[in-house]
Amino acid sequence: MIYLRESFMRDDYSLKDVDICLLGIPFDSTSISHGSRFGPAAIREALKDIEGYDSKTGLDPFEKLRIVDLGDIEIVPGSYKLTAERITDTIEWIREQNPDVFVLSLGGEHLISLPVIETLKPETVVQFDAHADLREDFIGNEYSHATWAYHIAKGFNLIQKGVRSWSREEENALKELRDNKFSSPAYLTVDIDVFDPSIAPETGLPEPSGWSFDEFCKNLNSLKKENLIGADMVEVAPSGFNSPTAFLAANVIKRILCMIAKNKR
Ligand SMILES: [Mn+2]
Repeated sequence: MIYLRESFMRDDYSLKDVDICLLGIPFDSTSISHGSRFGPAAIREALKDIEGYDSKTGLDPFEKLRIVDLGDIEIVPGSYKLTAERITDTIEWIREQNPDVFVLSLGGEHLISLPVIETLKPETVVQFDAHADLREDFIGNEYSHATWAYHIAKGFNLIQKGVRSWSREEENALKELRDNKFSSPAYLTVDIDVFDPSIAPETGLPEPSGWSFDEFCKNLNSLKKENLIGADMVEVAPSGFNSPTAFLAANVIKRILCMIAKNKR
């Protein structure tokens, strides 16, 4: 008999047979503050320790859903262009193996959402974030954690929630998003800085007056009837082991999985 600790996220399921595919994308090269390259590692550790059973919904999404962890994409530090090609190729390959799989990505900085979304091609993108990220360029860079949503808004139906910080130049772009209505299929991107810094301090650009976990759950619940095809959890920048912010991120993931498991019932 051997005693090995089991993770909720298995790496021995075949991609063809699973409901959810977990993928780490530890790219943080355009970050101007504390980087998020260790986000996937810290969130995976937290996912091993949190309670699988969800007392609110009466579900254990980790039992109910078949989840495979593919590990991390080997990103190219310093090059968004090369990293984006790798993200696109990897996600195309995943969808070829299993066209119905829900792709759950762990960042990394928010820029990683752009190639993921462009490859998955949802109708609607729901962004939970403190920041609008609608700049046309940031410090002369067209592709950055502060500009990814500008590119998304051009090709997708973008709906933002929790946004409380933007620049003067982003105000027109924000107005244009105001009348966007939900349409399926949809993709959900969660920047951990949507939460209040008191419960999510480990992120590059913490912003006061953020959400509580209950507010997150309420906003997530408003998507429960929609067809979600993928989600990501980005900008977790752990300071060390046993990161409270990574534990919050793990609970965010658990809640998203609960919603998917419930729809499957
Ligand atoms: Mn943000």
